[in-house]
Amino acid sequence: MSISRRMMIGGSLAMLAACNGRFSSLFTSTDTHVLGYPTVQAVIRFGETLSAQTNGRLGVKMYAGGQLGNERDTLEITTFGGLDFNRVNLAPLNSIEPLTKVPALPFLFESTEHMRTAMDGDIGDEILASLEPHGLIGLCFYDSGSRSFYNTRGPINSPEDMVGLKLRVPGSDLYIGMIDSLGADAVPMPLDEVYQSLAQGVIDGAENNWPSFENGKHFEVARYYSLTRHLLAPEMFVMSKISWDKLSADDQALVRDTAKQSVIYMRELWDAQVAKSMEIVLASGVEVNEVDPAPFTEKMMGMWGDFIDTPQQQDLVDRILSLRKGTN
Ligand code: GTR
Repeated sequence: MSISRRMMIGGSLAMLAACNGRFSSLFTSTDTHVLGYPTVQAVIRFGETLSAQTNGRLGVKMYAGGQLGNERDTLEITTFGGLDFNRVNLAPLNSIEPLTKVPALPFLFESTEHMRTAMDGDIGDEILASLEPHGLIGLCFYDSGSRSFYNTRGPINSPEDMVGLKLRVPGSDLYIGMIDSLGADAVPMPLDEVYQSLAQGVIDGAENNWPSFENGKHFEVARYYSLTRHLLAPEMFVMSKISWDKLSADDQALVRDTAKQSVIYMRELWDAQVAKSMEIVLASGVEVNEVDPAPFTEKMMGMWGDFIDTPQQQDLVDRILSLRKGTN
């Protein structure tokens, strides 16, 4: 994003905050998803709780639906203080901080429960804290279900079915490596370009969870959804360190606690959204198939070593693996 666009957005948001008499600090937050999506609603609830706790002194204005740009660009704006909060996938954080690659490794978590146990505890806190030197305060992790492949060609049953498929991924070397390991062609692109690219045949498919597959209307063009469930990576809610540093210690504690509390609400919304999205997709006649994960697991775990190259990353991987219960 150009410096002038970034300054324009930052400037107009600051003005908006200054013009609003009711809040002493009307924070801004953004999300690539539309109003009603669980992550968006959870952050709106976070803002309402902050406001209630401070008699309206603090509040949040949400810019949903990617209206301020894609995740990579808005994250950059957040780092520079033009936005106060942001909710993003781990993918755009992967190039900023290597520890964020750990929970984004394919087939690392054996279940949602395993992911939640790891990310709600010390392991998650260590990853959240690792962003501070990069100008971001990691506040909490939100659920993102499991990501599977969908495409316009036919059902995927084994990695052999994927050879030569052009599959969209978010811009992250880890995601690209994941697709390469299966013999498909990775096409990094922002989420808001996926529908059009599928419709025009620029790509053959992509991978995502039920809510994003449904919400982005990708299921209208990609009629095969193959349940590899290769990624159970969570997402992150962050604050700009520039905005954070302006808060009193009490307000910082309130922001952190309120964000952690919002996770409970987010998970309720998430489970309901997954059920609703599944229903819509299945009713539309999309062919959904179960997949034997074994050959995918072997190939995709084979690339972990390319992305885990520091002792701290390895330590996190080991601690996460030690929390497995063998439920898978
Ligand atoms: C979604 C996630 C978004 C975005 C998207 C993508 O599941 O909620 O933050 O990262 O995936 O694939 O770009």
